[in-house]
Amino acid sequence: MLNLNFIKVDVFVAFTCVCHIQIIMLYSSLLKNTRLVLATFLSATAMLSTTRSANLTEIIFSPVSGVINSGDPGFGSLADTYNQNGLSTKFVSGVTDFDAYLALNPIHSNIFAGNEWFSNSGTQNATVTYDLGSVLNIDRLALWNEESSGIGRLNLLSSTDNVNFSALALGLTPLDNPAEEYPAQVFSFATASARYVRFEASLCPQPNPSTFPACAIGEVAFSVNNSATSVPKPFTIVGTLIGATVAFRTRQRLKATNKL
Ligand SMILES: [Ca+2]
Ligand SMILES: [Ca+2]
Ligand SMILES: [Ca+2]
Repeated sequence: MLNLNFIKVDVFVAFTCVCHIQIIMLYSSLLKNTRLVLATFLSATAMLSTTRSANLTEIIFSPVSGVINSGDPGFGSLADTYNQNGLSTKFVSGVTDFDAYLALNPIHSNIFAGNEWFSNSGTQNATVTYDLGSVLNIDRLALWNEESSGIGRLNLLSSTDNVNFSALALGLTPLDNPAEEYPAQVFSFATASARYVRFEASLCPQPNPSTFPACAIGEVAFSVNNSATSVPKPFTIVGTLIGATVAFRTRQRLKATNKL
């Protein structure tokens, strides 16, 4: 009589063996490439480290001065639009992280005196030019759009010499903040090397509440992206070189032994 139990055990053993062989083959295949994988991982980690450090260099900058090109002299001082007067939370220009600061949701006072600038009464347009103090790689604007009159439409132009200006962003439409303290609005544009940024404001005042016929600004600040000119730190350079060298040598060795 056929011993079914014996056959069952045999089938089980055979199945287990096949599995083990497959596992061993897979393990062996992995082992061959372990050094290559490790080397690639080292290199990739080094590159990732470089990318991360680049992403951490978005710093907030205030203009150091500004002039009113049209709509002048207006009311108040243009300096009050870049000296942080009226902001609920301050930052250190040239030091503070742009995104970390804005994540605090800093709001601007709606009180005009000492905090905001208005163009002449009866003006629907105004142009001002800010000076960042040196050529910087700017890629975003934080605008606290004054709540009473504000800016309806905004063109941004940039320059390195204060003579030749080119478009940064055209036809921006800042939010019409209600009659209370107001937050920043961030506008992004392609990274540009600029020292001077011109604001061409139009469609002023905004409808809500539109109690004073002029353009008005609460505060402006810029995000400076240093990654465009940054160099990897020494550690990341060494890490990349080690990873790349090990990967290359391992690949050559595996080729020589016909393992690749
Ligand atoms: Ca106001
Ligand atoms: Ca201000
Ligand atoms: Ca408003």
